[in-house]
Amino acid sequence: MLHRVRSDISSAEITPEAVYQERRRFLAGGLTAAAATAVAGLWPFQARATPPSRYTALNGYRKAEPGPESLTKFDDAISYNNFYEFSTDKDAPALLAPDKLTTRKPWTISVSGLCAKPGTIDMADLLARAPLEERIYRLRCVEAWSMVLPWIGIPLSWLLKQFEPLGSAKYVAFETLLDPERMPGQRTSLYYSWPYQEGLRMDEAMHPLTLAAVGIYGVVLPDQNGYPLRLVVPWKYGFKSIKSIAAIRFVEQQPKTLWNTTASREYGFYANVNPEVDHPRWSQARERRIGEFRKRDTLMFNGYGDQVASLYSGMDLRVFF
Ligand SMILES: Nc1nc2c(c(=O)[nH]1)N[C@H]1C(S)=C(S)[C@@H](COP(=O)(O)O)O[C@H]1N2
Ligand SMILES: [Mo]
Repeated sequence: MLHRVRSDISSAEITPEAVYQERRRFLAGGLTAAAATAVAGLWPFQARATPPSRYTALNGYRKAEPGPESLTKFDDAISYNNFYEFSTDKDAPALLAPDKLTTRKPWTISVSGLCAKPGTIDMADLLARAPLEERIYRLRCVEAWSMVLPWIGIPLSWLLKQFEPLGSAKYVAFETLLDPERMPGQRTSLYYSWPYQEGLRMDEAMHPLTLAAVGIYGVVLPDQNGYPLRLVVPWKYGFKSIKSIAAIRFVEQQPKTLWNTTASREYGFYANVNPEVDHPRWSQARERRIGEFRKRDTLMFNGYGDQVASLYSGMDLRVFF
């Protein structure tokens, strides 16, 4: 999202390549966008809506009620990704990541810092005893595209409470695995200070909407979507939802984050979705829902304001992008 310095974000960058090329062909052929939409249902390249059987099913989780917005197709969710540890191209993580992370066993996550019971999370143990539930959330990338995804996970608060954070812990810091052998982007994209780091204020981390996700569409998270554990913070831009977590730390000061360190003018710590505060290089007023043609309005707090706006009362919404 930042590695190329230029004045605008092209629509090629926020649309799956196949859809973009297909649409260009239609438009070049003289068809209007409306006509293209009308025949969209007849396209031979329909993306798959549900996972094929090679993905590992998760069992025993509480299912979500279907919501009013249709889910993004499974194929789109696993083939149009931001995972810079593999590549800065959207379609590359799906080609480069499979088996790179899921083969790493055991996967333990260290939990340290200001807590009474520092320790580790063993993923196998967590999956055996965590009360898993499905949550359907909008995911709004800072690059102005969005998806609607059915995650499976546990409230992050449930996970963090096991380690008994102290009152002095004001923030939680998260780190992705650092392993350049498995993740080629950590060898080649030297512009970024690996590992990927993110953070939340304690009350944001403990908010009931904040999810520690282990699955998507009923299956274990594919490598490219952040196996084995990632955050999902639906009212914030997607880059806050850090993938493939290896370490968690309770801290007193606002932690460093990869994007804020890389470009503090463009990516803030809070990064709450806000259609009224533009990115310095593009508007945040509208977004393209992957799988749709027409752009739609971006919603304040990505539509979760009823539940989260009170976290920020008294703060100036314009300055804490
Ligand atoms: N470790 C890590 N986490 C990450 C990223 C990344 O590059 N590395 N990209 C972020 C961004 S910008 C977005 S939009 C989402 C994309 O999640 P998805 O590929 O599962 O849709 O992951 C976020 N988490
Ligand atoms: Mo993003």
